[in-house]
Amino acid sequence: MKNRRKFIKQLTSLTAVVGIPSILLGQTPWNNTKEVKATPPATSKSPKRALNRPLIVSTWDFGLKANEAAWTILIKDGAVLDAVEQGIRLCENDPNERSVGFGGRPDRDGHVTLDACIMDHKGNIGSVVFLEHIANPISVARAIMEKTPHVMLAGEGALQFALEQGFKKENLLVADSEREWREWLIKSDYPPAVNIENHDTIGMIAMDNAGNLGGGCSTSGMAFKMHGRIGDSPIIGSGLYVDNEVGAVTATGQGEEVIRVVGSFRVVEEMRHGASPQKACEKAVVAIKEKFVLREKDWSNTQIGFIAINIGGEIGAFSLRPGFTYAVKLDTVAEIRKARHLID
Ligand code: SD4
Repeated sequence: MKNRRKFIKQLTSLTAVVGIPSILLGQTPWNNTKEVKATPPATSKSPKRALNRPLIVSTWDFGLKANEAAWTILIKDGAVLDAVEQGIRLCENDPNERSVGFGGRPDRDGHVTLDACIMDHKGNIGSVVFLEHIANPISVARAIMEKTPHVMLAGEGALQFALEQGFKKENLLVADSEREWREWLIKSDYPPAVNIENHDTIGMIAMDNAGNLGGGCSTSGMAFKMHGRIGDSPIIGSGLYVDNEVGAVTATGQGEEVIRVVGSFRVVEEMRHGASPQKACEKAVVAIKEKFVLREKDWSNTQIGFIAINIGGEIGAFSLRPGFTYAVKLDTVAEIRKARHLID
């Protein structure tokens, strides 16, 4: 092996002198002899990993109480994924949170269908889409990740799997959500916008004492959506992405537009190439605005927001329009912050 390397090196120098095309040496411009890592190392601009400084950031105001639940795990030196799962479950179980889990708004046919995904610091992923009758899709997503050879289950099959795993089947449609749906049915305006009244996907990203990152995202999606419609939230790379060498990101808002630019992965990639979490979120929102397809219809109501953290514990958040809030928990801080936005 050593000799072969030496030989190639000699030939490569020769190429430079006599101009032998590298392709003749079995080297193409995109396949040189240097080892290329799948995840490029952090750039020199990247921060050092923060240790023993747990941090949680979640979307919207209800992120505050979700963060508290997650924090109780992180301060006991718990694993980041346990914290994320417990924090998100809290919102899923709350019937007053009307775009997540139990109590979520139904689709236009009156079915509450849930989407969620989860990702850990090792790149393990689990996702569930179009799940009915189970209040905690985040835990179903985790079970898919840990107990199946797959990364995503949908609809009936996902329900069957959840029941086999001991999840309880229940009616998730609460009276208030049913009433709102019946009111919506009178006009049946379609498509409904994902706007300030109609948001609340919980996305949570966190870092534990060991400096490991993880995240989760859970939603009942756009209220009164077409039966079967899936947004960005359960799609790894769009609604959530975690790279333990770089940072973690989650998205909220009009899923169609987030998917179009593979939003969360895009934000992570911006950070990988040296952007701060704040700058990275801003770049993704600008990219969405530029590619915005719904603009041709009516986009005045549409909201999109990203939150991001990097391995140094820096935080970023940015949205398309005003009104996006996020919750931060670290040390003695537990607060809701307003994200900066692109257009009024
Ligand atoms: C979706 N992104 O289903 C979700 C909805 C959302 O705040 O985040 N609302 O498109």
